[in-house]
Amino acid sequence: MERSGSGSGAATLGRAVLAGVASCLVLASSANATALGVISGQARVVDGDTLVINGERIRLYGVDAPESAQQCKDAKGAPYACGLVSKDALDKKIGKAPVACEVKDKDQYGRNVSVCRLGSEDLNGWLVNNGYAVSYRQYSKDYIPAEDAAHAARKGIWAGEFQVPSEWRKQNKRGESGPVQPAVAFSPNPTAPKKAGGDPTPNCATGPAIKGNISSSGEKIFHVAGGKYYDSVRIDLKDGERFFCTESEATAAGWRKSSQ
Ligand SMILES: *[C@@H]1O[C@H](CO)[C@@H](O)[C@H](O)[C@H]1NC(C)=O
Ligand SMILES: CC(=O)N[C@H]1CO[C@H](CO)[C@@H](O)[C@@H]1O
Repeated sequence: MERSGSGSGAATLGRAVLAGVASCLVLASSANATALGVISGQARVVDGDTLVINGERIRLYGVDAPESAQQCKDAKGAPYACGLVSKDALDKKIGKAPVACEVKDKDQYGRNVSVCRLGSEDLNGWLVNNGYAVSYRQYSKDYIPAEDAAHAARKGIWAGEFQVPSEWRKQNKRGESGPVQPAVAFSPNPTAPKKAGGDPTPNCATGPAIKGNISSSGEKIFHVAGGKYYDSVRIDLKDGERFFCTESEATAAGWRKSSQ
């Protein structure tokens, strides 16, 4: 369902379809939507809407950037890797400067959802203003005016054709960072009793969750059920370790499969 920069009917439809899935997540997480603190420091850019600061994975609030594997079409109709363009733009924008992220919420993958600033500049707004991300309307209205301005000025992805990232993820059967049906992926209750193996394990429709461990030397290795270390590996979400539902998600996120 591709669309040109000038038509937004498809976008609206895509959003409406996903809103049903999203609404229960929003409800589930609104209980802890109060100020959760600020994470600041040097940032590593994972993609156009995800940063890591001090090992903490941060999802930018209210915005949605094309996925790393996503292709868009430029003004001449030529395909390009719009997800990587967004990532690189954010990377260049931030450089080595410290970023301060005000945590607004927690998402279903355990990431801190934040408004991140470079000095006094709102980076989330900067991304949308320049057409590197769209406003994630089902979660926030904050960046709709910025999106309208970018659209009118044909900035970034608005210069050509693109699929709304949430719609792209749905069609390509992948979550931005997890399963397609995130509603059951994580216990939304952060105070839920922990299992012996670490944080609450998601229920994947595909079978037992894959454990994405980060070794003491920083190597990202995932373990599947039945593997030698599967039962003993502990996943600490706060250290950037995480669960996956499929091997391809784990690989796409930069993890490699344990050889044992
Ligand atoms: C998992 O990561 C921890 C460090 O967080 C490390 O000590 C442990 O050896 C890793 N486990 C495996 C099986 O790689
Ligand atoms: C500042 C803040 O709220 N940080 C939280 C980010 O997420 C981790 C776990 O996923 C929490 O432990 C932090 O408190």
